[in-house]
Amino acid sequence: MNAYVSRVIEYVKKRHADEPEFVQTVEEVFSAISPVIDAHPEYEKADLLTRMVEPERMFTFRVVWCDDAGQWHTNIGYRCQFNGAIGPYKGGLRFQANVCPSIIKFLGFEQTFKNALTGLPMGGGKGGSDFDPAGKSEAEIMRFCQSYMTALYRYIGPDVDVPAGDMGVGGREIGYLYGQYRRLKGVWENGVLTGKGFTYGGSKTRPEATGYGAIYYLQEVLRHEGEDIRGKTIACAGFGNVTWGICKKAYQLGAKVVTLSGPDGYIYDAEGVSSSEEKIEYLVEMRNSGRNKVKDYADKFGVPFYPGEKPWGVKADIVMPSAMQNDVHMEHAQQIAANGVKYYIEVANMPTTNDALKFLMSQPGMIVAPSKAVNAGGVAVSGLEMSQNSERLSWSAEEVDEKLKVIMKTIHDMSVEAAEEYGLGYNLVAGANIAGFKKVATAMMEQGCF
Ligand code: 2IT
Repeated sequence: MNAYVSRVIEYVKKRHADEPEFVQTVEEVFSAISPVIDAHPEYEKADLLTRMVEPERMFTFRVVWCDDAGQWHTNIGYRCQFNGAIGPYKGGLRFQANVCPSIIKFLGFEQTFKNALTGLPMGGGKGGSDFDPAGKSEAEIMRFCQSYMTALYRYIGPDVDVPAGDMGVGGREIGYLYGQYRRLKGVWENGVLTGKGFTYGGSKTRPEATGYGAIYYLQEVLRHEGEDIRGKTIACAGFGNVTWGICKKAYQLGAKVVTLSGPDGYIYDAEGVSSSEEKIEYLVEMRNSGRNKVKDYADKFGVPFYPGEKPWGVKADIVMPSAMQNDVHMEHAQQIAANGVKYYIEVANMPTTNDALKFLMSQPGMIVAPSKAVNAGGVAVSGLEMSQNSERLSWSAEEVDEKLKVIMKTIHDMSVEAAEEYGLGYNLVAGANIAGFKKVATAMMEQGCF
């Protein structure tokens, strides 16, 4: 590894000793781009890497809200404006009890390179709160979102920073957040948030975009290997918005999603979750119920449920970890390899621990695709939503879907080229990191040393 890269990684390990997720993502990205640093000694002179691991700005704020029983609660709000070199800060808000600086920073760092890969002018940002939406009433969610936006609205805007959804933040939350933004500012600036409802500027296909994009990317990988998606079995995780989108597209293309997971365990559906629209739409019902239990699916459709287990021991052609960070550890990676899986397609942000990822990438014949490329379709359609809002127009679902397909193919092809340029062969992980990094690095260098 390049000596400067090693030094910066050591610096990050020390400086962020209490932020393991952030250290992990920096290590993954910087190890992958080491050959670029070899080829560009001017980056060390500009100390570009140390600059890149320091967010341009990151702040916390107080979010106070009242529950239905009249009890007041105080949560921490976060926004990390990580890198604005190629566009307004852009990235989701995550509402989940475990949200902390390390998680927000890792997501913001990833987002910077992911957004660069989309080819659209978006910088990297992320935010959220340690608020736990589970079991909250509609009115409590609304009051929380209003209080959150009251604290945040001065620091965002269509040309400044454009939040969206992530775990715990969907169309409903974006609606309440936007309503409060509009009330406070008294202007129609709907480009300030993406993932909005269709009646006030949301882009068609945004709800499906991350899952659809993941499948389009998978199709590019399969095409490269001379294979077809029809009839393939896919092991997925989670049952949220992203997995729902994967199932919908898999249904259209004749692929079979056989597993879902939740905090309570996983389910195995031999016929395929993607075998009927009823099953796919049930995922939405499960999510809206706030129960956060995947066992509900097993009860409803009479399929096996494995409490407390993860789905990675299941035999499938394709594994798509689509739930959350660090879902696949070394022991799971070994099971996946032992099952002869050929395609390991990351979907959630950083779903694989670094040692498990290295192990999977070293398996002969296994193809590993990185999440920052595979899940970029979500934020890409957010970028399209920003364009539509700024031009006061609205594209049809077909138009957006067509653009999404082109973007996912371009991300795949750019990654292939970037890896080949450095003599790394068909290495999608290295290629995506290098392609994203090069764009951000070039923009930062050209704009001078701030
Ligand atoms: O991780 C992600 O890319 C997102 N949560 C979506 C971000 C966005 O701005 O649409």
